[in-house]
Amino acid sequence: MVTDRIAHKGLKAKVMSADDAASFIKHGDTVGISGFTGAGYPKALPDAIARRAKFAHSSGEAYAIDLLSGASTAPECDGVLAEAQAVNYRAPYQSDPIMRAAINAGKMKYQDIHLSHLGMLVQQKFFDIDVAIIEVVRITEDGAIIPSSAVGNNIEFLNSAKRVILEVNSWQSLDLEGMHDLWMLPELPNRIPIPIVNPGDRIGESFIRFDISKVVAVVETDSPDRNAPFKPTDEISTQIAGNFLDFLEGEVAAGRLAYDGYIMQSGVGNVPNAVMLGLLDSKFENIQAYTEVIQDGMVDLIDAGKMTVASATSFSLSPEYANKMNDNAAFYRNHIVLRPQQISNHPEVVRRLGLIASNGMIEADIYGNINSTHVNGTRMMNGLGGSGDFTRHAYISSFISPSVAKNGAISAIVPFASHIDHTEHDTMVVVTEYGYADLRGLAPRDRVKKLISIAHPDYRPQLEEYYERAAAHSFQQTVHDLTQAFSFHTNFNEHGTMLNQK
Ligand code: 0RQ
Repeated sequence: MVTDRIAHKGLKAKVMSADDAASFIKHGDTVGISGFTGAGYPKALPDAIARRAKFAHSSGEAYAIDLLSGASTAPECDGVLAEAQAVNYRAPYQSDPIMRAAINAGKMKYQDIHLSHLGMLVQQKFFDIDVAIIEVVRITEDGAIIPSSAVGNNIEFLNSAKRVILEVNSWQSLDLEGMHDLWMLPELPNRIPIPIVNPGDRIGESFIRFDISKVVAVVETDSPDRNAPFKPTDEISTQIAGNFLDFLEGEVAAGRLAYDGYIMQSGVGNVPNAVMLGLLDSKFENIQAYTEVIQDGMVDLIDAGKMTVASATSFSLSPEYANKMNDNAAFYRNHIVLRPQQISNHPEVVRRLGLIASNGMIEADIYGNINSTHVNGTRMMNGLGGSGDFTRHAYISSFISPSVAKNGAISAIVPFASHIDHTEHDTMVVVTEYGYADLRGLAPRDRVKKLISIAHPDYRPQLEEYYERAAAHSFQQTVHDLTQAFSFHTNFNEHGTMLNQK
């Protein structure tokens, strides 16, 4: 069946099966795909590539690709490819359990890159893209494409690729057309200031035009995005959300924030979603978002008239909310702008808009260095995603997390972070269920007190003891005892808990 979503005659003639299209992807190719946090990724080609890889491996041939995307995808993309051992190198972000296991077992390479940087590296020809596989809503009569539920690095991949495969997904709403704002910075030395002064400003086109003579295949699909449901809000995340709102109220009282001046950036996850639920009943009005993904909580805020506009590069919605988005995209496109990730996450715009960033973390150390990515310093969880793009340049940067993980066996506040994604210089506020540590303007030793005060009570004596013992022998600016700095982590490795053994 050739749908009426392909209006261009020449491209209609290129419709073929996913298996036939996969024959254009060779061993060793660098492949740039659409997709970001479970939205807008190709639905048919990954499985076909995985089959190709398995077939090659079964006859003793090598087959693996280098895979670039916007961000994480889904089990039917990253998952099937990792399972088939079809990926040699992956960047800039992933969160799939099978791929994570392959990375941590050393079976494939992974580079965790700031999300605003990858497109730039492609434009610099650091990555040589052989094939771009891009999911679209429709192809216009003159060969322009309308991206689907994620924009990511589509433009950079389409412009750089030698060959292009388009997936036309009829599950995606045609009313997404008009939600995108597609604009790229002119290349050096002709760069200009990005003309965005409000999160909802539109500066580009609603379609992408590229050299369609590079299109080798068009594949039709009718499949939903991944759309994982959020965990129900629990007591801990509600307390963290309450503490974050207290912090915001304090900013209003201090005259640094107005009830109708809050521009948010929010990481993905259950705690950020709980924060958005808390905002529904708050005094904050006309909230805006300049962030990278649209989550359920933002849709609720839009529905309640609390949020006027949200700028992002993709959706990360539960199945229920994805259906709601599909049914009502014509309404939501008045309140949502989807941009290329170089623009949604651009430090220049982030600093200009004055947004308040909040992201999850694995652990913070007693000075505010943040580990977002590596459990016990070596095991990759997901990646830093856009947290660096926003944290470094935010008006106020915050990290929010439960004080413990794994039923109390792991403390989120440790003497020394076992991997550092965000330095103490970039961390302004850390929030747990025990309160918030406002680190702004504080010398290191005063930061220590604040951070220990929001650690779990079971770990506070152990943190204080570490600091006091270290202080007896250390230089006093940033106190540490390097022989004990990772004692929490070595405890965990040896005893399955970070608690000291009696
Ligand atoms: O594992 O589900 O198996 O129990 O991590 O933890 O508390 O539900 O919190 O969903 O916000 O995830 C840092 C991973 C937190 C995330 C991280 C385990 C914990 C649980 C999830 P289980 P929670 P969240 C923009 C911003 C980097 C990317 C980023 C993340 C699971 O926020 O990936 O910021 N951030 N992007 O048990 C061992 C620890 C742990 C731990 C938590 N110290 N040790 N396990 N967990 N802390 C979005 C994008 O860029 C796309």
